[in-house]
Amino acid sequence: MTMLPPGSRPLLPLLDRGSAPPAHIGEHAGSCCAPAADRTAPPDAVSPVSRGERSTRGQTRIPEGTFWMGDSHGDGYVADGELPVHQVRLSPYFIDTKAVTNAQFAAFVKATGYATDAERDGVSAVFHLAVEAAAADILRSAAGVPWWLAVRGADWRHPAGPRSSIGDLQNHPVVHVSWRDARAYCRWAGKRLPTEAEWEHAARGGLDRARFPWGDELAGGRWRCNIWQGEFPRHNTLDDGYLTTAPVTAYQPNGYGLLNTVGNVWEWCQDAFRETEYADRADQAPVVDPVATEPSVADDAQVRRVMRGGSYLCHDSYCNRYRVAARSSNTAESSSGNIGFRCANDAA
Ligand SMILES: [Ca+2]
Ligand SMILES: [Ca+2]
Ligand SMILES: [Cu+2]
Repeated sequence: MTMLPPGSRPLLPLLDRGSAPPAHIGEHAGSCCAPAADRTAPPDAVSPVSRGERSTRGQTRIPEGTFWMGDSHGDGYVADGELPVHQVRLSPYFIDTKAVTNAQFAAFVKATGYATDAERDGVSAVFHLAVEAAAADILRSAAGVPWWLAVRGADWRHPAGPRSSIGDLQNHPVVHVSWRDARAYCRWAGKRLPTEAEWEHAARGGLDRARFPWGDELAGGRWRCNIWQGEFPRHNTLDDGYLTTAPVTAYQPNGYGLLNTVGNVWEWCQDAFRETEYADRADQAPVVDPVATEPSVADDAQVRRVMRGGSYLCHDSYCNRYRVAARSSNTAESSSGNIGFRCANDAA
């Protein structure tokens, strides 16, 4: 195993589809519960989707405001770039109070015929205790991260594999959607992805520099988000009620009415991911409506995009990215059973 500095954990499973490993595997400091795909489908094969009329349905308006962005508690992994804490001013915007559900994504697919990256590639990553698939469809696990399995036929309609369905999961967050899939949904819905700054500001719910959307303490007797309890990755005591996804309405909303920002599923943001993003802009005080500079080939499936909030696999002993300041990323084509998204919009 590669030697990594403390706090950097080689937790990125590689879904090896026969080609060379992407260069970031092993060098990127542990995107914990987020496996990276190395897909075979060409980037230009994303189904074209026409833009829907602007809609703020299901969204709440966040007023203009200034907040301290970043990790004020010294909790973060250095390589995630949660520092320095810096002041950010945001124009008013709208953001979904809940993650996009399976029912909503089904309406999108029905209207457009859209096929996700996972469907076109025929495989996606499923957490080992959740798999519902024939042995022949469980293709492989990854060295160092055996809890992620590449499962043939795992996609948004079959979140645990071919033998699963979303029949009972209509109100759960859609998963196995790539950044590109999330963008297509937003376009159809007359929305857009939130910027990373918008996501963090909204997740803070009006609290100043708190660790979580509700304050600094993880749980006072009752769980307030869906993460992992027990011994990762074998034994989950299910104290919070869920092994994998919880309904998007589970637990209490934050001060802005947002639900499940931390825990449950990772949420894609608009920005390209750069570890040095905060350091590079921190001398502007405050920085106004920040968004990472788009890479020159912005539609490149290999561009790493920001994910926020952590997932049902996060656990203090292994990956504490269930904090509002925590950052992670994955390539724009990647999908797994713990990555979803919510939408935003400009204020009109
Ligand atoms: Ca849980
Ligand atoms: Ca979340
Ligand atoms: Cu995590």
